[in-house]
Amino acid sequence: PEPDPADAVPDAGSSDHVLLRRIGRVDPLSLDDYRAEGGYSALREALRMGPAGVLREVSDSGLVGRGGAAFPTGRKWQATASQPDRPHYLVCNADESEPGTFKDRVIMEGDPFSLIEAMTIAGYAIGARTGYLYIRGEYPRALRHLENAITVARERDLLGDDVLGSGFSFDIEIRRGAGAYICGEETAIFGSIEGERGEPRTKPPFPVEKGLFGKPTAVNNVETLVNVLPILLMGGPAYAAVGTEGSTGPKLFCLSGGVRRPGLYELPFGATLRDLIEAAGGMPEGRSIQAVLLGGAAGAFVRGDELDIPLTFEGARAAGTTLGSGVVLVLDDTADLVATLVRVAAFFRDESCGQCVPCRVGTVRQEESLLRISRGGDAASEVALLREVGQAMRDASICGLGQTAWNAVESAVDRLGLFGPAPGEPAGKQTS
Ligand code: L3W
Ligand code: SF4
Repeated sequence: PEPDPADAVPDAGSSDHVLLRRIGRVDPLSLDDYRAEGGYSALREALRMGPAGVLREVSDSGLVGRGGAAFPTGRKWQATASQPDRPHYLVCNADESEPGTFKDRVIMEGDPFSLIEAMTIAGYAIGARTGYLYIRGEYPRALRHLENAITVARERDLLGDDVLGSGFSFDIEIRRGAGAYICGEETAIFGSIEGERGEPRTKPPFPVEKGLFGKPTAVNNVETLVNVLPILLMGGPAYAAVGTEGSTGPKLFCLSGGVRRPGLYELPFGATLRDLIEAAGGMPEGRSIQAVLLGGAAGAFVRGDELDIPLTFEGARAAGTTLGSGVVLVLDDTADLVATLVRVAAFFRDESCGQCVPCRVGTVRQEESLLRISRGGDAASEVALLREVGQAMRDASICGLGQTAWNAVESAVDRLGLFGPAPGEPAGKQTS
């Protein structure tokens, strides 16, 4: 038998869950199960309130994107809906490839109808008749469950012409990625769907104006979309009361590394890093935290004595780090940090699309430099080189990959003081 998607959710079945509440409780292939657990009541609510009503609730909710950049969803949808150019498209970014991220997979495998319902509502709000679901190729079970959900939804008048007799027509096409991280960049997805190379395009123009096939397009991450269901059911203002002012609602965190119970956790925004680690049972006896990587390979390290950082977009920003898509990787005192950095650098070197020089060359130089350090090279001169290369990548790369490729290394140098005292820190400072 296949593993259950709920296996990735240590506290599956918790009554505190909003986004994960159906994981492990419904047969992911059964529309009847989904309906018995409240499924499709948000779509009925949407059709009752009309597109303008949906846009208002989503704006009032304060929902921001969960793919890492935290852009306001209501503003993105309003901007797409208001474009005179037609047709409009919806793209669901399910190319979940950030190292350490697996939240969207659990939703798609364990509660696939929720994503199909949420995409239908999004399409209705922005005036689209077609939605593309771009899923990473390495997720065969999620693909199967989504294909089933789309087929069943079509049979039951929940997709296709005249959805639920409302006059609104909407259908979803699935496109599979082929293992390239860069195809999760929103404009690279367009190229991949259009049959071109999956390479990022310069922005502006933003997709809301000129996206898929040159038409107005809203691109949203899986987790962002499924938040729309509770928003319509509880109302935007009630949703906005959960979490903090700048980061509203519930959030999924992909916790991995040395904690007792790694897995997918759902907490309201505002919980601290310590709360999350404690929810996972803390560290095993005798182990301590050396560092925590927040936000995945594109993210930044914090020290083991910084666990009071609030897990909100604004809290992470104020602490000089990032929440990204919600990756939290805990490195215990036995972890080899330099080896981890070499691994991160190799990942970016591998995944750079090669379109622009700072990233294509910079990611190679960064890995080479870290490898020299790992073999006993002079850390001080290598750090100077890394800093120069990193700044060039950040300033002159076209897309987020190159712009963030030096984040983790920089934080290891400046925050952890990995290759000597961090600026302003006394020599000999402990990192745990
Ligand atoms: C209309 C404007 N739309 C911005 C839209 C833009 C996009 C969104 C965010 O992601 C993050 C990074 C990592 N009018 C607009 C506008 N938009 N200004 O808002 O845009 P942007 O450019 O700030 O960020 P981005 O390039 O979309 C970068 C994260 O992504 N990352 C990796 C993520 C991996 C996953 C995963 O595996 N699931 O999410 C890598 O960099 O955190 O913050 O839609 O069009 N004036
Ligand atoms: Fe490609 Fe890197 Fe340039 Fe992004 S920054 S477009 S991944 S070469």
